[in-house]
Amino acid sequence: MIRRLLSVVAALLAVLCGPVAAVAENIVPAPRDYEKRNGVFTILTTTKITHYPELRSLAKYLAEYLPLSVREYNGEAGGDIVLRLNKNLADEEYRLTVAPEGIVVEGGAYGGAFNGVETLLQLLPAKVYSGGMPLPAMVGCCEVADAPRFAYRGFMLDVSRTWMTAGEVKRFISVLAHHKINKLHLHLTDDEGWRVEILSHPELAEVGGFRGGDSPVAAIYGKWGERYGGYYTQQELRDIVGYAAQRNIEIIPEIDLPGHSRDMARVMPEVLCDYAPSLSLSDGYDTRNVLCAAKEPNYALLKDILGEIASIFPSPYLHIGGDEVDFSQWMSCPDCKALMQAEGMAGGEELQAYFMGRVASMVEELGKVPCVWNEAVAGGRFTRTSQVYGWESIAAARTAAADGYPTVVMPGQSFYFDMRQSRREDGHIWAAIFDARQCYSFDFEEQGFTADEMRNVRGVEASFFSELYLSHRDMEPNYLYYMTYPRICSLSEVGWCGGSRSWGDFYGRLTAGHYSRLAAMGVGFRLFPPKVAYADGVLTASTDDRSRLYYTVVGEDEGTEHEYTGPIATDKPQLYAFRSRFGGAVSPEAGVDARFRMLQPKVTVTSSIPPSTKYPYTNAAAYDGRIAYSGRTCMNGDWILFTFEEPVRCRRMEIRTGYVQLPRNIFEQGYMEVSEDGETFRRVCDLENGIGAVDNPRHAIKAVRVVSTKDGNGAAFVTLQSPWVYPVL
Ligand code: TNX
Repeated sequence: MIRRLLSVVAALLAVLCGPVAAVAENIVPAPRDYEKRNGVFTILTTTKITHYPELRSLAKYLAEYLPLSVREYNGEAGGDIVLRLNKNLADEEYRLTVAPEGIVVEGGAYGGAFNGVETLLQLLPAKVYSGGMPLPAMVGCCEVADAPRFAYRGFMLDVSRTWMTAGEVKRFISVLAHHKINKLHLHLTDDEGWRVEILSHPELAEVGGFRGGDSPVAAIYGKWGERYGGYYTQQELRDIVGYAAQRNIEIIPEIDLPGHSRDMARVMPEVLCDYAPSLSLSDGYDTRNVLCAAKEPNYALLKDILGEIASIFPSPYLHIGGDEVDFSQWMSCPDCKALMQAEGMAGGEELQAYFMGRVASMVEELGKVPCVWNEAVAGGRFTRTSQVYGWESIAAARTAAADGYPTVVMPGQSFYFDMRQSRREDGHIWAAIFDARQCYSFDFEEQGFTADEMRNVRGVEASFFSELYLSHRDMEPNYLYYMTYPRICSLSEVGWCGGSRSWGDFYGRLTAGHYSRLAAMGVGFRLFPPKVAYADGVLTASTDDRSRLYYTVVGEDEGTEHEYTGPIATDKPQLYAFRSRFGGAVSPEAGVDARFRMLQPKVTVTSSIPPSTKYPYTNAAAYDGRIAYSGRTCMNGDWILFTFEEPVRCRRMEIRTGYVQLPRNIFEQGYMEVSEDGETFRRVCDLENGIGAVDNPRHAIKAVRVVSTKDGNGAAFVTLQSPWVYPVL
């Protein structure tokens, strides 16, 4: 009786407070069938979660969001929130019924029921994601019948280049799970860090998990000489596996072989080919990173390693890498050459196929399916059961599928979330500059995938390679989440939705409902930049995503942010930069074009260090994105001089050694000087992270010079960008 009364009150409140259906329509990824029904179900503090025995862990998971008691199903019909299995459904398929009497979630298997629970959470107010959901809470009645398009909806996290703690990985998993992503591919090893404890060879993680300082592994990416890193114990990994499994996420471990193994080779130099490398460009470091294919002990070592990996991770898949192998190391090796001759192999590709074939057999003997990056199958010799990850291009993914390999599609230009999201933001650019919209627009048919190829497509995966993350560690919002959301929301629909998709519909759901969920989860995601217009002396800015708008003005104290409340009358629109905020989310800056224009004054670059032959200093004078390399490491007293053809008036001049992809190749300590006549120089600042800058110089600048005050920094050479010259506005 009390329940019925409360339901009536709740229904009344629902009518008064606005339509419940509007919330339901904002489900991400969109369900196949959603039908609204009349009425609501009210979740009270006394409501119980009843579950099939197989779904105990799922019931506990739901109870983390809804503070309700949990009990096992005892055959009685009805009940409050019921979680059950239905063998007539496919594993990940589910039915969700919300009726005034109760809620039923039915899945084909655990994963299906989990997917239903995730949809149920999305029917609740966003607060449910921030913990401590206030009860009673209402859920609008509906019937949902839903199933994923692809069985493989993955994400790859590179924990090698930037170390992420077990806690950080779990948190990332928790947000992936809310998007019905069901695979986490963990990139555990690479040139810059070994992140998994191997009991039979403990030095791999204990030594190779750290770089810089006194480690034999060279410092790289942001931390210079400081000892940096970490690794997961097997116990921690088992704990992560369990945490992920509760969230219907399978962890696929990757040991990247035979290339990308410099870290391993620093710990165990004997794995390398038998020849003395040239150390001329590496400050004495042996930078070789390919395991010798001819050394038998290497295969024994890999057997030990892969055996342990297989025992930690229950996934039927084990990724053994196979990308970007530098064949020249094998070509210089007498043992590899002899092996190739004996086996009648024509080149590196065939030797790679031999190596990968042997490692793949080990994986198969462990009862697992080997996974490889697309280059690995270029030389043939693989069983068709190897799962191929097509990353280099759409063509590479299609070729793998056409050749009959089960294929995971992840071309960089749509799925590498370490790529920049717009021109002026940070990130890699090698595959593309793209945002959530471009990821969303990925369409198999448009990309030419044939029906035959589609039969071999297991699904999609996006990735975050973390070379650049370390240099952005202190950023707010967190760079990892800024780079990956809402792009992962797009990925979730590419992987989930079978029918036609429309960006307009998706963007509507994101902004009307899903952004609030991300905010409640504490995710500092990226908002799309606001629109800015200038006409008749009036500057206006707008957003269509319920965010708030702020602006800064050139000339005011740096960082002074005003809330935008309406059009701004000004004859200097170029002074204004706008950005929007929503919870912890933030957009990049936007403004009239002139606000972001840079000058490109004609300049000559000279230095006390000779230039490299491949990347001469003229690159840094060209303003076309190319950078220059010095021909050797820097010494105390070395200088680089930029002399402008005409003295330059500007509001800021920046000289940058290093660049985003080689952030270590800088003048680590030094200062910057400017000159009005090209002869007498005045010291203006110390370099910070290799960068010097002068603001509002009073006179035009004829020349600017950076000077190193340190002998080398462990990097073999210094990289140099074109000057960053900000015009007077
Ligand atoms: C290519 S993806 C790589 C990685 C880099 C990434 C940067 C792949 C198999 N290799 O080693 O981190 O590009 O986007």
